[in-house]
Amino acid sequence: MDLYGDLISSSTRRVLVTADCVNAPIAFKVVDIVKKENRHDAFLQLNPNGTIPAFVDGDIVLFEASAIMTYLAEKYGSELLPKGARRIETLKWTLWAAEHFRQGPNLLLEERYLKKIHGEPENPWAVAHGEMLTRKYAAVLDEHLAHRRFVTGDTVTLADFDLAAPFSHLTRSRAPLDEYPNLVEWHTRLLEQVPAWARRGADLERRIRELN
Ligand SMILES: N[C@@H](CCC(=O)N[C@@H](CS)C(=O)NCC(=O)O)C(=O)O
Repeated sequence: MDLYGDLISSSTRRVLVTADCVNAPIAFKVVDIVKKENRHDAFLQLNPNGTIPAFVDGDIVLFEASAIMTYLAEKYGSELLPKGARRIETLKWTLWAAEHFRQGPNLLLEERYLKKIHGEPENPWAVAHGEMLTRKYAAVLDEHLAHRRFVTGDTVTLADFDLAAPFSHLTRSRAPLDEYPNLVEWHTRLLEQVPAWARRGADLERRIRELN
């Protein structure tokens, strides 16, 4: 099984953590997005979108981190993708993370960090919009987590990784997630309960430092 990604990417982090948790024997193939290797023809054959991560297991070729995570959890029969009603809850929050929750923080990362690297100015409208989106959806998740240890109950599922992804670049996006105490407590719990989440977060920070 080959995973193509870059340790700087929170989407790669989600998949690596899943692979660690299910003990999948992954061969990690670096696609350096800072050097734009994700735009090389060989990579575009795997993912025509040119985004990381991508994944190959025999005849199966996947893009979209959540799809790869689902594949790994299914293949190894992991409780990260529970059976029954919690499976649908997991799917619900995973889709919500992509459609809504990550949009604001991603926009802020683009404006406040990625544009700076490329020497482009921030767009004040986009920053305001990113903050508005972040707060709108963080308030929903904060309320949901008021009486829950993890997003779908007492144990961690793939949805927790999908929702925690924006914490990977919080110091760079400055997305206002720290205004939501239940969110902050939940993320601290995730770091404590899933050592791989903390370890892959440290890998990401090391990769950032090596760029500077
Ligand atoms: N929804 C996609 C997002 C993938 C994505 O945006 N990856 C970023 C890194 S986290 C990327 O490839 N950026 C480089 C680019 O778009 O050129 C997934 O979950 O896989």
